Amino acid sequence: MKTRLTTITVTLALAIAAQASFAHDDHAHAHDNEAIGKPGTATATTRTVNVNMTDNMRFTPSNIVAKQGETIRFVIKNSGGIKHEFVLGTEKELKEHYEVMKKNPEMEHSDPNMITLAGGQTGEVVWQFTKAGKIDFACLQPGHYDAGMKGKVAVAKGKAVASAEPDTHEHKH
Ligand SMILES: [Cu+2]
Repeated sequence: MKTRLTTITVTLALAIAAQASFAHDDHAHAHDNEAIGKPGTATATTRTVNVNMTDNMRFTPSNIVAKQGETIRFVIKNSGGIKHEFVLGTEKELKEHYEVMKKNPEMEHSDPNMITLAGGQTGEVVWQFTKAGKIDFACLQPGHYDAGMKGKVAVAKGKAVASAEPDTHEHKH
């Protein structure tokens, strides 16, 4: 770890700090991912959720509900004319990543928890939500997150079972 770090120049480190630390520290990376779940497999997909992105800096829907253990296939459509992206993460991770993106607007980034799409394009993210809790998603293109281009996935505790149990809850407030 130490020897690797000394080989990276300060300027390079600044630009790729986040990626370098991930690439060189598999344990930390895996741990970070576990906080929000893990890449899903198409065969384990229990549900498809369509998400639309627009130049109004909004995701529709912006509030998604999932069950712990569930694998969701997100079909992301960029209906706008400019580049947008869908990135799953903890709020902390997203904010850190956003700051890096603001300093390096041309940075290309790609991971299983995200998809970047040009205007008019459609793509997919398949993700398994292994932990209950709130998971955030956002567009990290410069200016977009600040403009409110974000949303959340509420993951309910419990096992997602492929039973015939109807997924309707009667909530009366
Ligand atoms: Cu955007």
